[in-house]
Amino acid sequence: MMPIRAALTAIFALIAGCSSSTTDAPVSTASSTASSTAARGEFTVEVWADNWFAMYLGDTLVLEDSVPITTERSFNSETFSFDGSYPLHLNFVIKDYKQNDTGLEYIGQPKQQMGDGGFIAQVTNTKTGSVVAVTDRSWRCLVIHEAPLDKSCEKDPNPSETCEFSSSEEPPGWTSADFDTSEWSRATEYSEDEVRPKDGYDQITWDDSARLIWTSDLETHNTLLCKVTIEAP
Ligand SMILES: [Ca+2]
Ligand SMILES: [Ca+2]
Repeated sequence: MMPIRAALTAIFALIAGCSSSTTDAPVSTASSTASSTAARGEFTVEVWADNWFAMYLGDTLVLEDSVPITTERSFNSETFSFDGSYPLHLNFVIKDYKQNDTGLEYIGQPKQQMGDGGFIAQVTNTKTGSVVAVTDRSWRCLVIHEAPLDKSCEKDPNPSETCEFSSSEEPPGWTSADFDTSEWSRATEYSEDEVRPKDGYDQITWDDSARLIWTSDLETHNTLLCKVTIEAP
């Protein structure tokens, strides 16, 4: 079996050799410590998500949350690294857990409720330790799953009959660098009191400028797409 570093070098060489094409091969793993080549900076990403995320560099999947979205209580942080060139186009799919399209969790149990979300991330230059990006209201996000549409169904005994939802596909080409996000909303910043971040959050030393974000409703917005472009410092 090819050593990890050799495999990564081969993948980067492949990407560098056909920069106009895309690949589904993850360019990193949560434990990757592959060194960068002189032409590429190496970046470290730290994320805490309630409940799940996937990060793409352009079209290329870098990392999916190690805990599946099908896990009801999935609170964990992830630290991983990747190589890339400025400007970095980072694209996130972010999901709050929902049992089904009602948007509820613990259905049929005493604590049947709307789950709520929350997300924070920071990107640092691995060599210098300087922060190159943090989550804040400058990020652009689109809600592609919303439920319930009327919060009053939260405690209904048959929520599938009363909790309506709206969902849409990911817009074609949304991970492209030139995709127009002017119609997407600015992320909303939330306090720790509002999100009540759980397991894993305290394992990371967050930069003072990093903010917990979501879109405008922590409870009913269940799946988000978020984009950020990181320019050279
Ligand atoms: Ca929710
Ligand atoms: Ca949640």
